[in-house]
Amino acid sequence: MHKLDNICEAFGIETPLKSIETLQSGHINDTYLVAQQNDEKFIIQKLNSLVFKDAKPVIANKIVVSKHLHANYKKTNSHYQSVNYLKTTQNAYIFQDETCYWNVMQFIPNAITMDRAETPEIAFEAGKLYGDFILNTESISPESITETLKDFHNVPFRFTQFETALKLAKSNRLEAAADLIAFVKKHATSMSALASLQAKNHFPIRITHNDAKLSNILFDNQNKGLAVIDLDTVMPGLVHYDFGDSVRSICTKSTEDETDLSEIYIDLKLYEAYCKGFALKTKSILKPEEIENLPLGVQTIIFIMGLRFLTDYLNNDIYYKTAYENHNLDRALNQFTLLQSVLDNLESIELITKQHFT
Ligand code: GN1
Ligand code: MG
Repeated sequence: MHKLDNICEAFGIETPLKSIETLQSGHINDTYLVAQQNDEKFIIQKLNSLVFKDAKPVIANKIVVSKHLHANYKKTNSHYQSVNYLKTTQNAYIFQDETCYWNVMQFIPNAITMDRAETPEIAFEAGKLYGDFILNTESISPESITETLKDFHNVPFRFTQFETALKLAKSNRLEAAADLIAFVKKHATSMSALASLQAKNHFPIRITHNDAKLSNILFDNQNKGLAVIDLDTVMPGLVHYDFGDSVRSICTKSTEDETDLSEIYIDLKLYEAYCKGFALKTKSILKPEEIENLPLGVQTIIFIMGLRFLTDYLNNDIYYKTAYENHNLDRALNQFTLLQSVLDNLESIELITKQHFT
């Protein structure tokens, strides 16, 4: 008997399965693509209980958002699709075994994911899709969504975690990370600006995806955006979180794992195309103070991502899955290199943003 058989039975999937594939892309959870004998496919996800300590509201958030998107797409005849979660035979969207929580999604066929945007058309499609997510979830009351990972995109909180890690880190890791630690210290205050504005209630609270990277989009076989996937981190948040995360992963031709630093820079053609798509969907709802700070959102999210990778490196890699010894250090350097490129091109970024959003 395979370890997934119990889970399949709980969700009414016929066993024995025809095939099981472990999907490697996520940094946190374990994910499998399975097929029944009749070729119907499902995505099975085991939630990482160290990260998602309380799984029930995580799943509840996902259900609220996916159902809302589904209803809206239907109402507006949109070609976009939403993730469809399966219920267990006990009528729940979640199954608990001895140690973990599991959830299952229907596989969306004839779709692909990408880990880099090769063309501005791809960036435009991605902008439209993530913009549409913000637009469509505007009618969900933030009170119906739980903040499952508190202060997820809050720089002062992430900086405190970093300071704790600094105190406990091994000397060889501190030494290897010295330049990056200096970079963080230099930029920590300026990168806290978005959090300060938020603390003064400067921005509306929206429902945000919070992991709005390119690889969380499904494209159809014409390279048109089809679906936003991975709703694990949907929470109340700022538009800047999703805008920033998308730009970090879409408006550069390198991936998060690139170690050739000369390949890591913000591509302004991709940025322009992304802005065009995102603005098309959100321009009518975004407030001037949100628009004005979109470039700050880009800097903030890239900084947070570098900071989190660096913190995990100092903590001996306890959070993200890693493939080799200095993986988190390389990822941190990658993100800070991208951030430096954004800072070097800030004037152009601000101009492009203004042109598309106002
Ligand atoms: C994690 O596991 P994955 O790839 O969906 C992380 C995100 C990071 C991302 C970096 C819950 O997402 O915040 O942006 O890695 N998710 C969590 O690629 O920490
Ligand atoms: Mg995720």
